[in-house]
Amino acid sequence: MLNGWIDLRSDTVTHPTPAMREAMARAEVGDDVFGEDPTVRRLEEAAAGRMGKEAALFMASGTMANLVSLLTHCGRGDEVIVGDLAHTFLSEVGGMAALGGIHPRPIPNQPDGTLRLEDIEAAIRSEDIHHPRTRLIALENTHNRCMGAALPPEYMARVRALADRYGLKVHVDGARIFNAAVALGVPAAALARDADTVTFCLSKGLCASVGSLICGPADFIREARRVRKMVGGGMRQAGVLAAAGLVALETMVDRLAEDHRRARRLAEGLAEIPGIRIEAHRVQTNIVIFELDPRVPLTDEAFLQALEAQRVKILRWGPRRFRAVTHYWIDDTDIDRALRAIATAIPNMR
Ligand code: TLP
Repeated sequence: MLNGWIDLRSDTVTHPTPAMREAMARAEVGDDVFGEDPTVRRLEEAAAGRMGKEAALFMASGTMANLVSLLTHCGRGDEVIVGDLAHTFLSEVGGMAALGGIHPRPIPNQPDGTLRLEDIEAAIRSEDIHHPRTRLIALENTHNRCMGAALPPEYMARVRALADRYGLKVHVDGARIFNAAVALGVPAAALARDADTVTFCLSKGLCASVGSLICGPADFIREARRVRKMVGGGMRQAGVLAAAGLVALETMVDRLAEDHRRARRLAEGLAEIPGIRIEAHRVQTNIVIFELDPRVPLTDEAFLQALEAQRVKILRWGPRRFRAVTHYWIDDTDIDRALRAIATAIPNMR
C-alpha cells in the first residue's frame, strides 16, 4: 500500500525505503562531471561487479541508459535488430532513430521474450550498397511485454555465438535483469556474460527513486560518458541518488522473490475470476498481464474506474488488456484486496 492505494500500475511507483532515505541524507558527494562524486563511483564499481563487467556508468533513467548505449554502439544509418515488442522499439520515443539516425529492424518477439535465432540470422544484412549495416542485436531481460519472461543464460550463449559469427555486438535492456536472475536462480552476471553491454534500473523493483546503469567494457563506458554529456545527462552531486542505489543493490535484490511469489498468487487468483482471461502459468517474475473477456459489459475505462473506486490501480496495456506489477509496497493483504476489487468490478456474467 502506498499513500492509501494498492498501486499495481508499475514497480516504478515504488517510494524509497527508510534505509534509502537515511543513506541519501548522509551521502558523501562531489561534482560527478569532474569524476569527483565518491558515492557515484562506489555505485558504478558495485554495479560493474554485479554484472561481471569492467566498468559502469550512472544514468538518469532506463530510457537514457538504452539511448546512450545505442548511440555508443552505432553510427548514423547503422541497423539494430530488435524485438517488435521491445521497450527500446515501442516505448522510448523512437530515440535511437530521432537522435542517433539508427535504423531499428524489428523481428517478432516470441511469447518467452526471445528472438528466434533463425529470425535474427535472416535479418542480418549482407554487404550491399543498398543496405544499412547491421551493427547490434538488442534484447530485453526480463521482457516487459512478454509477461516479464526471463531469458536464460543458455539462450544468451546462443545469441552470442551467432553475433560472433557475424561480428555483431549484443546489448541487453536489463531494466529488470535482477528479477530475471532471481527467477532463474543465477547471478545477474551469468545473464550479462554473453552481452557486450547491459543496462539495468535501480528505480523499479529495487525501489530507489532515480537511476539506471550501463555496464560494459572500460573503453565503451569511457565513450558512453562523453555521449551521456552530449545528451545532457551529466549530473553533478548525484551521490544523493547513488546512495539509495547502493542500498538497493545491497539489500533489495534477493527479496524480489517475494514479488514473484505474489505475482503468481495474483495470476492464479485472476484465473478463477469469471470474465478474466490469463495464462497464469506464464508468470515468472513480477509482471502479470491479463485480458477482460469481450463479453464483460464494461469498457476498459469503466473497469479501471471501478477499481479506482476501491483504491486499486492497474495499467491499461492495450484494448481489453491490463497489466499489474508487484513490488516492495505490495503485501499479501494487498493482493487479496486487489483480487476482491477485480471480482467485484466485473458484473455477474450469467
Ligand atoms: N518501463 C515502464 C513503462 O515505460 C512501460 C514500466 O512501467 O514498465 N526498459 C524496460 C524494459 C522498461 O520496462 C522501462 C520502463 C524502461 C526500459 C525505461 O526506464 P525509465 O522509465 O527509467 O526510462
